[in-house]
Amino acid sequence: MKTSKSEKLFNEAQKLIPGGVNSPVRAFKAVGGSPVFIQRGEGSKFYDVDGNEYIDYIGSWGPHLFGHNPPFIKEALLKAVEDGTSFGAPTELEVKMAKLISELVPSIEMVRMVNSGTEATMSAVRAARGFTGKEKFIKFEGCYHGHADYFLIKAGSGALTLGVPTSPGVTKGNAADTLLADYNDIDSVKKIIKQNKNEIAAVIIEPIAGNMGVVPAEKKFLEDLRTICSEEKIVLIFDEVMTGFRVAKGGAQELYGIKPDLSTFGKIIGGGLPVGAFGGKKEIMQMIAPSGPVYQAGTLSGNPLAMAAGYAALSHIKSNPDIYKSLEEKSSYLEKGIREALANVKKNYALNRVGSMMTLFFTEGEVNNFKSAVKSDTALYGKFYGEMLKRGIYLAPAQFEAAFVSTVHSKEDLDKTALACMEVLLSENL
Ligand code: KE4
Repeated sequence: MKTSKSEKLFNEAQKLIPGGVNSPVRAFKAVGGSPVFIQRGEGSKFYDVDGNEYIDYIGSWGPHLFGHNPPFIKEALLKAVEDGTSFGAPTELEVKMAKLISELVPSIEMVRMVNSGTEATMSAVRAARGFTGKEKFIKFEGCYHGHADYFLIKAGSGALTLGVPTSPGVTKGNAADTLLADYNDIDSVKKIIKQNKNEIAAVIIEPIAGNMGVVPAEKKFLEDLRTICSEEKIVLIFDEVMTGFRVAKGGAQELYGIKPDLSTFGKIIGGGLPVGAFGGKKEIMQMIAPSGPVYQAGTLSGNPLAMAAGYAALSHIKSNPDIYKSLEEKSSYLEKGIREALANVKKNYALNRVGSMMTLFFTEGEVNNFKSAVKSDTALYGKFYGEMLKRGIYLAPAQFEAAFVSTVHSKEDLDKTALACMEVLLSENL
């Protein structure tokens, strides 16, 4: 596979951009080799600057529910750009977007648009602190909520991949109010609440973790979490930046039938453009400036182009609710193919899937929390990754991430992927 143009670009990039990338996990540090630079995407595929074609399972880390460059998003963008790129003043589309989000996700009574998942989660915790007057909050080991200082404590995703789950630069003061619990372990939550009685403003959780690899919360665990937060007057925040509109029209909260107090969104709601959002109970959201004293702002929040792409994406979901049935069929078909490959090589690696997000963990036995996820052989994953890439399959370049199936992955794509998986798992260098 010729990658000389990518290698040349990467050498140049590393002189100008930290690690040569604008987000760490893209740098292939976890899987070895140098990243391929992508030229363009179309449907389930994208193409690097050397002309290599890949079946893409990253989908820009989640946004591309409909694959690359879906016509209805492209059309909406081209139309919007005729009117201008940004006004810094309210627009009708922002009202329509807020209405549509609250229609698709019933727990959202009010919502504020921001520019990334990180902005959404940091603002949601601030709203909870402002609403309760309390300062501490609970996160779970292995969950990733973006790169606000107080989240970078035992965080997942790139922080975990690069072996720095607790980042330098995060001050003791900033970390002091972050309390760490164990995912799927309600007793660890109860213990922390007991030790910090009446001091906890919020619990934030990925209801289906994607950032330690895919690890779904057990239903009873989430139900107990909901009950405890209600009893203790703690704001329950579902971080649905990845799961929102991914696993169901109404996100993970629809699948589990649990109503959080606040939810955060990102990725799919931007249709590939930079968008995040946080919202939920009116009494909490009205704390947000200018209706309340909790300050939160953004030059490009609700940007017309981002809203056009996001609104087109969510409108497509609203008018095509059966996409989740098709995503389930495609994803379970792929899962079946991978499980057959594993059976053929007599490997009992853990394969976790919820809807169209999944992770193959290079560890035997169940992966249901952070401790079991980190048992994975990341070096082996790196080898697997490189061999799959050579076969034109682009997976997440890190073990502790999710792979995504889109509505436009074809049976041929899925068969090719399962076959490649079989070949690689069978090959001697794995
Ligand atoms: P952003 O600030 O990257 O838009 O969103 C942060 C975030 C918050 N919450 C969850 C559950 C998330 O998954 C994310 C971001 N996800 C990572 C992928 N694991 C983004 C990819 C990257 O960091 O390059």
